[in-house]
Amino acid sequence: MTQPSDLRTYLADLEDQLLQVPKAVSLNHISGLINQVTRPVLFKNILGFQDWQLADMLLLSRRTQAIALKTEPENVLDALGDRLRGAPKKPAVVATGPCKEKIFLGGAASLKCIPCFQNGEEDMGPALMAMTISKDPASGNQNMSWTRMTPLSDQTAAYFIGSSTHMRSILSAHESRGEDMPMAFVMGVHPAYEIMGSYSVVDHLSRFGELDLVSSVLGEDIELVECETQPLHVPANCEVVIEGFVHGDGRRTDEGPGPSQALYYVPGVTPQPVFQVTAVTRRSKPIMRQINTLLYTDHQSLIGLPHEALLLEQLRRLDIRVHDVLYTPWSGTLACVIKVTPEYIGQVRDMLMLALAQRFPSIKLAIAIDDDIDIESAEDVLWSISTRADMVRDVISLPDMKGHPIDPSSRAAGGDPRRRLIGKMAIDATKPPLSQPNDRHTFRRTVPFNWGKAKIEDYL
Ligand SMILES: [Mn+2]
Repeated sequence: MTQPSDLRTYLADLEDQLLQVPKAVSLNHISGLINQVTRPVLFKNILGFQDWQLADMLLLSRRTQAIALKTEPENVLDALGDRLRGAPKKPAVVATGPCKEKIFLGGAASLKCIPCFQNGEEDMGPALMAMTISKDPASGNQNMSWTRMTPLSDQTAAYFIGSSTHMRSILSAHESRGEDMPMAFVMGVHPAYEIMGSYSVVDHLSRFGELDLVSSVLGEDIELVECETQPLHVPANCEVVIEGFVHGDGRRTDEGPGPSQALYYVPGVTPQPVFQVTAVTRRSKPIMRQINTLLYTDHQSLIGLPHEALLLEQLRRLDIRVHDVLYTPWSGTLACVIKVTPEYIGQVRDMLMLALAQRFPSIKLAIAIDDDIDIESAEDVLWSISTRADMVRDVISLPDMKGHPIDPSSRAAGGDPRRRLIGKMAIDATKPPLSQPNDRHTFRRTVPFNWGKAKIEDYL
């Protein structure tokens, strides 16, 4: 049997894409260092934590996303869309796994023994980014979603439940009965798990949990193990598990400010549930996967990735020649760029309306670009807007639509503080469609003479 895919097989698959940092690094410098790299990074020597390594920036670009999905960069969304349409499958439960190499119970299960660093200048303190697993009492399915945990003491933490619809509904089901909610924080898995941890789709939980689609995304069966102290199952070959429960008595603690993907301290300090640690299990020499939540890290890329595949599939159903969809990191995921070959007038506008109406990520700007534009290049996209859009005819403004709580320019909609209002905009920056070949030809882009035939590397 071949080795099961995990974080370590992925880091090996990255080959020279992985930046390895051998020198000892202080936790106080990790955030600033991560924000200076633009590819996967592995800190091999963490001061004060000799058994630990720390990895980040794993899924920043289509190139590394393609390595994770074992496909080509131009095929990432089609491959992911196909796999997300696959049949959910309950993972096998096995007796033990690498995540049980070290087991810490009682007072030995301390958050102080985990390398935890501060992300932003004004954060309330060091925090962890991890995937939470909890069980939906109604269906018995486990939900899995990313969040932030901020340690308050050796064994308590503020749990930022904010963005997860399912975790909020599971917690409220427990709280309505006055019962504690069992929960496990998981760190260090193959990216297929992380993509499912970002799967923010509202109607799956009654039928299946995110872990039940990992084998489809990964292309191989996966295994879970039982937690030591909670009635939950976690990936057998993950690196670190923090087990515990959220108090079911409705207690809250001030959490934040913590940075969002939009790069603001919005919504700021909010009341969040309190998590109580009951066990820590891990590999003997763990690799801690973290997601720095500042600037343009893979925090933004991961939020968008599964939803790019789902939107692409919906756009294809409109019978449009769509090539790629990107919730752009440089917009804090509040904008979406769609690469398309337009066939006739009007087609692009319908497409942009569909993009603006997606529930998640809740965008306010949708931009259509043509098939000769690099979707991952902010300058290419701005060139396209500036030279191909008539700023009156090709721009649609729509007042008072559903906004995002992380957007400081949105305003309260009343009632639930997470409900926000914002004006939205769609920009058609494509060339004239194929049905107008002469006009379209005018918009051809000038390229250097003999472009691509000579490589500068050959002259160095
Ligand atoms: Mn869910």
